[in-house]
Amino acid sequence: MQAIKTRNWNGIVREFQEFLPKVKDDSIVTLREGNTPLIEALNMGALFGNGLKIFLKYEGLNPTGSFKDRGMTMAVSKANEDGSHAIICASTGNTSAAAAAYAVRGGLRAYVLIPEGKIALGKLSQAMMHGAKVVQVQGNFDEALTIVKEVSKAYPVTLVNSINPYRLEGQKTAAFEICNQLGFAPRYHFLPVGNAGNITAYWRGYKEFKEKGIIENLPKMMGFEAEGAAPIVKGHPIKNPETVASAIRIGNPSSWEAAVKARDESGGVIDMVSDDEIIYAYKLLAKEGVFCEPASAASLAGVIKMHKRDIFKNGDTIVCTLTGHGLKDPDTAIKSSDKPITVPPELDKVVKVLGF
Ligand code: AN7
Repeated sequence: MQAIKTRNWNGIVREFQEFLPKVKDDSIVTLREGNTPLIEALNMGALFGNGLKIFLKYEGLNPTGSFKDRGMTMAVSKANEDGSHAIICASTGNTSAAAAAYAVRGGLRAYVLIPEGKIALGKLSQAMMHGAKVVQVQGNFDEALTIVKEVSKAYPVTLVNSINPYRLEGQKTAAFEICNQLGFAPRYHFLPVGNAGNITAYWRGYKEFKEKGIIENLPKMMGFEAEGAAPIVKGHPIKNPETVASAIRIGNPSSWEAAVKARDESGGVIDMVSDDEIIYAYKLLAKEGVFCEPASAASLAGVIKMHKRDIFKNGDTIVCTLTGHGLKDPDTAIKSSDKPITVPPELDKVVKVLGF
């Protein structure tokens, strides 16, 4: 029998080493992140017609269930190489989950600050299970970020928020994968915007592939904030950001200027979507068989909003980054769905509720 062609992916630091900062091989901390599927949406024809090709970059399939693993493998590998014994971050949840996992993997200590009561349960459970020191701040992400910046200046601990330049280097590899998977860059790239690191990283990745002559055209970067947490759209920091999409409940993004630059250089937009629009898109994605967390659905909600404005042409290729897995936030999933029916363990009762 012939072996089925498959190979063990080595993680983004090794696979994309020629495009990334050098790191000694024995310092690399990896869970073999990256190589996530690009899935074509097949069930949205009624909404968009058949002229658009919409692809979902399913970053929820990374080892800790979000795109943060790409940046974290790079940042933790570098911290490890530099002899650091501890990392720290503020987080709306996914960064803390990735920091906790990669730190423990590499033998470093992780300290994570999260806004109390405002991170999805799956993410909290990850940080706890991987043994991070979890501190709940009675405030929001922006306040927690200000504090960890100070702590990392004063104490021997490496900051792994996206202000750490290695984070965005790692994250740009998702753009490389999309180009490899499509064979070209999409015309539009839609993604949620929180701290605005990812839109910045993708744009860098696409530009690097263009400079190397691997792709001919660049996409328009289309970033979407949540309406209650839309500092870039509104042009000023938001003091008390609020949205169902807790991952992007951020009022003063670190990569604000870089994100605006990505928008302007690419001829794209940064706009916002309401919580209702986010949940609508979240449920639509579930009908593709793809389960993402609410923040991720801001990308597709953006496509729907732009489709209503009639900006697309027949044949346009659109990629939406689905940044995190739906299992991260079971509460919102259950709240957004029909409740299960409870019956006694009797055949006739079961058949009746099944509607046969
Ligand atoms: C699922 O985990 O900021 O615009 O602390 O978890 O690059 O910040 C998470 C952000 C989108 C926004 N989707 O990305 C954190 C954190 C999900 C996210 C974003 C986040 P950026």
